[in-house]
Amino acid sequence: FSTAIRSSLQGSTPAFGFWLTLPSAGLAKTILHGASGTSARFSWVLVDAEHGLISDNHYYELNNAIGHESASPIIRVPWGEEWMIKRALDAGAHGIMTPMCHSEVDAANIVKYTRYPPQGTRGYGPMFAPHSLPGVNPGPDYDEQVNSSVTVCVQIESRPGVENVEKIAAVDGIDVLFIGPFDLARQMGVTRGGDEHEAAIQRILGAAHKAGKKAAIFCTDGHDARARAQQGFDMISVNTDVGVIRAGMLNELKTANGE
Ligand code: 3PY
Repeated sequence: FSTAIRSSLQGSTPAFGFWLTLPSAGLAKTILHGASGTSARFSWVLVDAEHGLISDNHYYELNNAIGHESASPIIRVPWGEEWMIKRALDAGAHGIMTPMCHSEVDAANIVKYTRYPPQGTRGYGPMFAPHSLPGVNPGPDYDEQVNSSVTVCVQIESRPGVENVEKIAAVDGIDVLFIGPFDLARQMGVTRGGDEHEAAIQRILGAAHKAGKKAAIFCTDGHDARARAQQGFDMISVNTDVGVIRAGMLNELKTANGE
């Protein structure tokens, strides 16, 4: 079976998504539901448990809310540790994202943690995951269905990550190289938006495509997202929940104030 993000990544247009930092199923559904009447749609939501206010006791409700709006919940776990990835998947995430992938060894471990044996080491506890995986059939081939449906995104956002990016991209089971532009600039000690930063971004994009993988990036608004779409990115986060709410509310206040 295929998830919304898997299907969307097969298409000819970029898979657009947004960043959810607040633990609100109502907010996620409001955004997804609102977009359902337009030709533009979000096929995934990044549920941010690294920096957002979301923790693992929110996962189940958020995954269900998003999964039932024909979009894929992808949980960014705080770190690429086995137990963190297991809890995200057991609560029904369609994919996971791990921060700071520095090497092909990191990447291979991440893949291993997302797969049931014999492909990996994921422990078995499938009581709740199927609730947000419409289309999965509980049955003898459950493990195989789930192993082949999970989307694995690793973040390339450090100097070693960039230096090893071709080797990371070649790791079997890695689906998406996801650029965190803010950390990438800081970790490399370069200016965000400067030449070295942009060269690193283009190297990651090229390495992903050369290995037959997808390239993704975090954007701060629709213009940024459009520009990255034109460069050939396959998966793009358009904005964040709080970014849009804050900007929208300030705008309304300025209008009310006659500015
Ligand atoms: C970054 O830009 O560093 C990210 O990880 C996206 O928030």
